[in-house]
Amino acid sequence: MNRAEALALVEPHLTEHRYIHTIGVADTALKLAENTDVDKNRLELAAIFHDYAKFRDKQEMRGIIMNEKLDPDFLLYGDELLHAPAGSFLVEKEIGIEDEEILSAITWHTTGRQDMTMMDKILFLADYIEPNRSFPGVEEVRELSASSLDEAIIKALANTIEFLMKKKQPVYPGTLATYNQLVFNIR
Ligand code: DGI
Ligand code: FE
Ligand code: FE
Ligand code: FE
Repeated sequence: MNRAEALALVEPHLTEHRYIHTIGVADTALKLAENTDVDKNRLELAAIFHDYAKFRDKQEMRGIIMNEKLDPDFLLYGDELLHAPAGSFLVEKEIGIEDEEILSAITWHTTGRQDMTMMDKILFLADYIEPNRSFPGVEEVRELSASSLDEAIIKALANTIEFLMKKKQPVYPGTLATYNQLVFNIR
């Protein structure tokens, strides 16, 4: 599947705003992948489909997470988490992508996970820093991403954890575990 075919398949599932974000994520991911051995076509597909389920019915997504025995914590820490694991399942079922690396990157693009692959890391960061994003702290993460993906992800996770705590929202335990692992590894 090439870029144009993938974009045509995802577009009907997204708003215009989310479609523009998706193109930004794909372009940013390809830039971050320069000088890495990550497969560019597969990375691009992961990026194009990463928010495939963003507008799906929440009960449908909860049903998928339960039926497929995905991490039950995805059900407990905020509805924003549902679209990543449910999207991975739906991209496999409806689009026919069976590549485990692509499906992993989609599953973990919101929270990160321990032992992230290079593709997981690049998609996570591209989602955070793509050019249409403009929240506080994004510029610092963009700058860090030029020198260290891990340092950039640590900062992005710290920003997200702070943002959730300021609003007294729960933090998905896997997000904290990802943050801790990267901080330990970087010392
Ligand atoms: O789907 P996008 O908007 O492109 O970006 P995303 O998939 O990274 O989702 C961002 C949302 O997810 C934002 O509202 C914060 C929320 N989020 C990210 N990490 C966590 C989280 N929510 C909870 N409860 N816990 C987390 O660890
Ligand atoms: Fe997302
Ligand atoms: Fe994100
Ligand atoms: Fe996104």
